Amino acid sequence: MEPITPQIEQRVQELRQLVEKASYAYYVLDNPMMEDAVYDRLYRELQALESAYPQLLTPESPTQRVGERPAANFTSVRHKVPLYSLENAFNLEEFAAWQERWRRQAPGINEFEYVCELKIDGSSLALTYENGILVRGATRGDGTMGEDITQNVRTIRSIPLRLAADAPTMVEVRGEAFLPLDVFAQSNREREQAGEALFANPRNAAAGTLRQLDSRKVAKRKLDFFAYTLHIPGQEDLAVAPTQWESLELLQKLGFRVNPHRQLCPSVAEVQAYYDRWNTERLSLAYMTDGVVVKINSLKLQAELGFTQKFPRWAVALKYPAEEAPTKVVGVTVQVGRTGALTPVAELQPVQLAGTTVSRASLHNSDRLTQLDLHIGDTVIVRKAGEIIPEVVRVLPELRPAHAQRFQMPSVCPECQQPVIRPTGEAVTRCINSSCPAILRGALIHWASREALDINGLGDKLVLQMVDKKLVQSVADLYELTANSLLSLERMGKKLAEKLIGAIAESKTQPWERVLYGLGIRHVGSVNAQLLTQKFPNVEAIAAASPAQIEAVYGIGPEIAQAVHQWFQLPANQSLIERLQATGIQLASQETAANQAGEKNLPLAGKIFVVTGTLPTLKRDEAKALIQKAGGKVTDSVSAKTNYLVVGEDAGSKLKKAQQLGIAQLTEAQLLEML
Ligand code: 3BA
Repeated sequence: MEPITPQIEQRVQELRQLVEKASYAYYVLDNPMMEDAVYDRLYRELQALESAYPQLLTPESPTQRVGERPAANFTSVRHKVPLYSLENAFNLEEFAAWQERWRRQAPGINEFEYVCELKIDGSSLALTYENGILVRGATRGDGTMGEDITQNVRTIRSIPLRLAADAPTMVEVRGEAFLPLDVFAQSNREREQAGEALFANPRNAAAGTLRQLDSRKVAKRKLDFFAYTLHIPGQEDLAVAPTQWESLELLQKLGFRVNPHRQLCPSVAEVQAYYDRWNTERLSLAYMTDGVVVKINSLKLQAELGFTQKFPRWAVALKYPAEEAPTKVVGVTVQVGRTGALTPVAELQPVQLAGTTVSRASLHNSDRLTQLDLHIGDTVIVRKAGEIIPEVVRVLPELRPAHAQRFQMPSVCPECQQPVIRPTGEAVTRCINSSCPAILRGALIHWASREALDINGLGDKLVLQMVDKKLVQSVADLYELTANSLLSLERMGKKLAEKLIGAIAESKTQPWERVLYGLGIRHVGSVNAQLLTQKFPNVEAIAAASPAQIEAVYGIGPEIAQAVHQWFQLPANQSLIERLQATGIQLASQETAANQAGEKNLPLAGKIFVVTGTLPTLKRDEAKALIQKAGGKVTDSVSAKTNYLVVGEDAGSKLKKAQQLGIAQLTEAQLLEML
């Protein structure tokens, strides 16, 4: 190992401080202090030094947020101080009654004030810091036992890995992890494009994300965190922060994001004003809130009041009227999506909810159905919030009529009557009949959609008829239609038919990336299609690529690569491509300026690499090919111009030379990470 000079050590410390400060400004203060490019340069310099001098690496370095490999499972942990629940008050009368109760319990108290906080709709976390370093992140679990999800918690950029100076030796910080609404909407769009089950709401999305075993996937989901409580063992004398208000300020000083919309309220009247004001203002926040948490400010008074079996007596959640309502299930239908996924949908007695009439609600999938134990005729609670699709949240079995039939997922596809499958480990039931009319309809609608081939006038109703009348049996058939053949369709005149044929013909000029997206391969949304077509300029290249070659595309993960590879292996898809080729559809990139500009954005653009020694999994040629694909240059000998030496076992003179020249070294794993 290369000896470390004091200069290098100092530079590493300096870089860490800069990177930490910049990401604090960006993620916690929401007020960036430098250009992204400057940040990237500092970050990469730190990364390079750490790979050249692995002795200097520490887990709290800002480069160490995302783990290398998925966890096998999560271990249970016991919370030193349990996480209580919050008592609910559903209106101001209930809030006043709650106040009456605690005041009776503390009769001598005449002066008090409350802190009002917005109640964030997320998932509670408990973070343990020892000597200022984050050592554990755990879910709330049942309040006594939670799960250790440290790897995932570390990926949340607004959670400091290291606390600001003069932090207490031991501190546990609690707060709410959540998905901002735009991130929530975006991940649902991606899931929809990829044919996966949607998250019902941001809370489920946050909880689901935090329980992901692969922290790299968690990192992509962009969770955020607001802190609201801290526990310092041995500080029960309250010297550090004698009030909730000061605790929040201390949390902020320690480097946490604390919700800015908190307010001190000396009486019920102020609480009411705060509650009323935020009932409308909360709708313009970037995250979901479902109420106000009112806490007694004085920690001394809190301690005096203590806890019931479940709740602190000094805090209450004053909820906004639930966008939930009871109604009856009159039936269940099963929809088949473009990917063949079967979605059960409850048909409801219409009910008013969040300003709209709701008569259908999603039951998501078979797992969810089993959990709910839904019977036809059941009274259920339906929820809708904002843009979120209405869903059945609960069944009230005590209201179930006698002899009600339990609803079961069908064993055959409701559209084509072929047996359905339920892949192990998946919650989704699927029809896998490639000529299922529902799948075909979905494929055609997707093909014609705005972001794909953008065929004007080819909408749901027409597609339904075309498939019913067997005018088309694949997207390729669209290009063999004639105006005459369309005349048998309802409300189709000669003019309209000719117009549609024209629009179909025009779609042949759409670029290759739209065509690839239009094929509807799982996980290939428009963004991934763009990434893939930048690297695979024609269909032959992508069809012949191995999963590893596909994964080498920046931004493409193993799951996507596998799906793409598999799609092109299927004979039915291969003949579809052949037929499309015959029609003159664009299955190759036009060499455009935009394309060449794309090269400059590749992750290794402008960097010079040398590969030496035996790498653990890649052959040397493979490593070279990957580097070149990512825009990097590979040379045979080390010089002052070399940026990185990729080192395997039994490296010889090249390693020596690189050490002399002070060139950064990478392991195979680090190289793959950069890619
Ligand atoms: N404040 C949730 N509990 C909260 C500390 C107490 C508390 C919450 C809160 C118990 C929010 C229950 C789970 C829990 C830490 C127990 C908040 C929020 N305060 N602002 C009073 O925004 N969702 N949740 N978490 N201990």
